[in-house]
Amino acid sequence: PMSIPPKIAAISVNFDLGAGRRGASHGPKAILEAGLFPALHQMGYCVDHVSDLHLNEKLTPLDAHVDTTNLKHFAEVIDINTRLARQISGVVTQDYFPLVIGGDHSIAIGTIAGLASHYQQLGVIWIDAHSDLNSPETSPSGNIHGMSLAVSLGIGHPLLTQISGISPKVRPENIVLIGARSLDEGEKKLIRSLGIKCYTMYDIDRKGMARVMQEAIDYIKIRTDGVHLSYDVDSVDPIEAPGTGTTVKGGLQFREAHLAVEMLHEAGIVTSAEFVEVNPLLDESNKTSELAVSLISSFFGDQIL
Ligand code: 4U7
Ligand code: MN
Ligand code: MN
Ligand code: MN
Repeated sequence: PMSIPPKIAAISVNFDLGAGRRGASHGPKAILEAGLFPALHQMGYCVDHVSDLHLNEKLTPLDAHVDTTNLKHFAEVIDINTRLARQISGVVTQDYFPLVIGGDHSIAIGTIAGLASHYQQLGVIWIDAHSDLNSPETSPSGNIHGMSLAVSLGIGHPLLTQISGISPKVRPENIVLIGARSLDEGEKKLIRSLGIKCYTMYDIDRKGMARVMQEAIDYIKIRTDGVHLSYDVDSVDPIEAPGTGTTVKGGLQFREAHLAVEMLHEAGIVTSAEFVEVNPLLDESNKTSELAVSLISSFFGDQIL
């Protein structure tokens, strides 16, 4: 029998204070203007745009005794992620497929926090030029978008790791990193000491994207009861994805970037997804927002033939 296509809950997160430069807060608008919803409707999906989260301009400041060392825009990051986690948990309860549109990558903190109570063994596939495994102690920048995966592992400031109550949200053995090519010293140490599965660009060059994805899928599917895809567009080579704040040369080619999501669709293991770090202020003729629409469409099963 034909499977019923899931109803998708799209959640826009217009937030950029986790990043070092402004602009990713305009990502959701640009991705929608590039035609995301018509593309998904065309494919037969029912899409509800359930929330459109913005920065709270009049936040009550944090208590003076809270240590905010090397945590830029800490109060704003806590607030947006607390609200996002609630939204995510709500839509999972209503049997939606959560699709988060960012926004900078600090919002993975809230997405994963919202998922955590629904899965005993949550898997995370993190496609990114970076690993986002810094803590305030190791971060060279203080930008929280470089700390979000560490927070989900329970590493970092308690006001971040305790969003939604449960910590850790994800275990190191349930994570796969794909596309890494810019890792800080502290991040490398953590990947090694926790034994996190990491397919760097070297591995992709060596094995090819198809084998890397198959290994990643086989690895994650045996141990998890749900899989979150966190797709940072800076994983893609800056030639194809110039519109993002932290570009790194030597990234995924256009087809490799698509093959990853095509194979995830085929595997049928992913239960939630987010696409982050599109910055329209840095984009040339909507190249990166259009790429995001193309990747999301492929992820939901759009095929060439
Ligand atoms: B992104 C960085 F130092 N590691 O922590 C840091 F290189 O969400 C970059 O992956 C983080 O885009 C990039 O500031 C965060 C830096
Ligand atoms: Mn990232
Ligand atoms: Mn990145
Ligand atoms: Mn980035």
